[in-house]
Amino acid sequence: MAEIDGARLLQRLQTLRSFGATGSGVVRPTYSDTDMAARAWLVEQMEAAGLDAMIDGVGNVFGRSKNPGPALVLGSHSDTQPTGGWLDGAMGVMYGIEVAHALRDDPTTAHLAVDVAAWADEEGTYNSCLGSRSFVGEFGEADLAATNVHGESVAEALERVGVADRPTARFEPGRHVGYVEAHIEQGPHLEDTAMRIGVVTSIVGISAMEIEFAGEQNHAGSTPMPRRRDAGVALFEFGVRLRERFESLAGPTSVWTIGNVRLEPGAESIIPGRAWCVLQFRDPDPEVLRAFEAAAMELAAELTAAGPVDVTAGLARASMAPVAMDEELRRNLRDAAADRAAGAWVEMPSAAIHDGTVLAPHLPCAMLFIPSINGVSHDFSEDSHHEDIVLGCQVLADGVVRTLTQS
Ligand code: HGY
Ligand code: MN
Ligand code: MN
Repeated sequence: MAEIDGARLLQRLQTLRSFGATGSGVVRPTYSDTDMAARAWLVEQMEAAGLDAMIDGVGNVFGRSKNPGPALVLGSHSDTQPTGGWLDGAMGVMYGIEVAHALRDDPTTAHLAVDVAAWADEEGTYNSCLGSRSFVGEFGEADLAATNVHGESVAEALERVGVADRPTARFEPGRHVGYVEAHIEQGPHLEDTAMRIGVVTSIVGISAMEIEFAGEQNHAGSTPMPRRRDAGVALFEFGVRLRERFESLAGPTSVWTIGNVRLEPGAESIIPGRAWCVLQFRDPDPEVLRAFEAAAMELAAELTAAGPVDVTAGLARASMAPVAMDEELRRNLRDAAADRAAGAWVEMPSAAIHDGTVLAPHLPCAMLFIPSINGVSHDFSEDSHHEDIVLGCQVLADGVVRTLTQS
């Protein structure tokens, strides 16, 4: 089997980390200067690994093997959350480049085709999984109109960074036989069970709802309590009552959070006339997701009927259904893990969303996890042990070789 170069992998990961490095974390939002500088660097690294690489018309960095298919697509996203970790997405991209590099340099695997992607905007600075959706032809007008928190649209951003007129990388059914993404677990399971490799069985489904509260702005001191229409009070009541409802509907791995809240005008001596929040929930069962959505809608209607604040709820964006990983790709990853990490690997679901969620309905997909220290992610303290990072890349390389030599 081709042997990866762990030192080269770690060096490249540390260099990618430097684009947007902030303390121990990374701030590299989609289409920012640091994101585009990182993408330009990724083109160089993909070329050094023997790939024909470009930044495409939606900002994906796509490196195409010179070898004819069948080809596997490897990779992940290179953009980060607003307060991101150095490995979320980045590790999968660098694994893809390292595997392509190692296979090219080994005479027994130099004929195998591995294409590599650094997807744009998995993290939803504008619209989540934008780059992988473009790859499978699901990028549309709504994506071009999607805006970041500063109000810039994707269309404006693509013009600003100078890629709007470029062609876009596309799924080639006659060439691409599958997609394999390696990622940090972003949770505590592998570390808690002293496992070093996770072979993913499925990726959870996700929905996000915008809840709006319309009350009446007024003086926080001279307005008698019985006459207030305080949108903030309604928001907090929604959050508390929602928890009671969701707990009665939840499955064993259901999760939900309200991670983004706004009170308007947001001054301590003014009763908020308007409030807004985003409620996000996830579950491997689409029926639970539907029950959660209905419960949030019902609660909004009940609060409106009770008054004094009007509450409306609706989907913030299209929900993403749970997806199963491909059995043959999983088997090859299992066999590779059993070979390189005997007794230290496990099959498990992904509680985080990944670009594989978008790609799985179009081509066979699989994912590989390595442990996250303290199970932390989407935080500057996100980290993994270097030996686990190197082991994961070798297991991926072996799984790729098994798959492509069987094709
Ligand atoms: O939220 C997620 O699951 C992904 O990390 N964006
Ligand atoms: Mn993430
Ligand atoms: Mn990610």
